[in-house]
Amino acid sequence: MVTRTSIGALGMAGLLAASGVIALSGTADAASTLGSAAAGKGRYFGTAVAANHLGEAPYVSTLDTEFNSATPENEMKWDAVERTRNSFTFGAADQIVSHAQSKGMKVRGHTLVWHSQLPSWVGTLGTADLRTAMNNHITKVMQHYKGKIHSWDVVNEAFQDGSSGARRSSPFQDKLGNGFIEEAFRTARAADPAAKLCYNDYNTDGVNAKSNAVYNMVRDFKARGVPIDCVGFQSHFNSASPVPGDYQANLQRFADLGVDVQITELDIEGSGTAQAGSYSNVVKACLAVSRCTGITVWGVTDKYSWRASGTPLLFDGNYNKKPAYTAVLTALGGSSPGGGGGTAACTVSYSKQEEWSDRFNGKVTVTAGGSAIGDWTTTVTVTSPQKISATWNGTPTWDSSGNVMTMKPNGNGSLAAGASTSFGFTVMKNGNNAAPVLGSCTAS
Ligand code: 9MR
Repeated sequence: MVTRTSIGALGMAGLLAASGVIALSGTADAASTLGSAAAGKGRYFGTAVAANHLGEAPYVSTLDTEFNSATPENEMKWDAVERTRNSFTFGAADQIVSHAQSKGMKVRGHTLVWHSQLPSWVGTLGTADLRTAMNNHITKVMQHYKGKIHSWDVVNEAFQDGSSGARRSSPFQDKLGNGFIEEAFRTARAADPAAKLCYNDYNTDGVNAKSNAVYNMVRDFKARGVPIDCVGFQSHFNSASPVPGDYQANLQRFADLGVDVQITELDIEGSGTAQAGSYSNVVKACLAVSRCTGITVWGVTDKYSWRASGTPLLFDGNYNKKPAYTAVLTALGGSSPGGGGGTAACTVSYSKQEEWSDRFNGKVTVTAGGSAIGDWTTTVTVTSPQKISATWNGTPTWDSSGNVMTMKPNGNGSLAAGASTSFGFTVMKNGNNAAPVLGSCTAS
């Protein structure tokens, strides 16, 4: 009787342990990517994309897995699409748009009228000619992408920094006067009536003289029926320019004018928990403002950031998720696969081993989280034309490109809580020395 009772108790303990594992895999249903978590909150989560990285497998797999909106970082700017007057070159921008569309991502258009990255011929035109050129540029570019762009930055950075609240000098401002912004928006509405038309700027993220000037312009536009649908807050932050305490209040006051607000170029220099906390605050502010429709970070990986030395993004140079990533995902209400919002069921880490001129060996360590696991799976993605030529201590399967290897254990994959195992592989460089990128670890 005593024996049977204790067997029963053991059986119950076993059941509890088993149900603990089931509960963990159950929570994997919670959104586990930035895009899906944001979608769960009725928002998009996007990134700036550069066409010249679309051949790099880990760049593309991170982009495709995590984001559901893309902004061409430079490819739609005036100097990229109309370097010579009335001769339009859309190749690189088209590449991004078709990639995004094939993955079901939205596209933000950036940007039509801006003083920077402006070919010199624009500045040489007389007033009437400049007006014609500006309207032609807006019309031709928007018509080319008609129906494919959810929001356009029609005018970018037209106001001065500092306390003046004045417009910035530019060919448009200097020759066409204050009315150029209104004219650009009216032309844009006619060119693609379905696109949301945004004004986009930086240092307007809190309440200050510059944001007050933009606010007054938007209020005036709304009062006079000038078409404007959204205001973009670039949100480039660092220690000298941290997330303002009145960030949410500032977004809200613009939303209260009857426009959507979008966080358009978010990046925050720093690292670790400080950076993670700032990112979390930005996401929470957007979620607290019902008209904040989405967030775009200004790049996929730190290594390609316009300010790479400040490591301002969510993925490091090897596409590892940073604490800032987890903070954003958590703030969006998501959780890492198998993580249940707490410790992940298993984690993976990569280290490079022996290297030769033509190849190198990689090692992936798989570690169970706070509970024992019965089995594990992870992926290793290499950059074409690299190829994995050998593997050990695991059972691989391959996707059709041959670049993505899904690895499962050889035989029994059980690991005690906190215990580790590893597998290895050889990467033939074929001229490319990029580090492989790991997917997340899934346990059962
Ligand atoms: O990230 C862009 C970088 O690659 C370009 O060299 C730079 C040129 O001006 O523009 C960067 O993007 C800017 C964006 O278009 C507008 N807001 C500020 C961004 C960072 O400089």
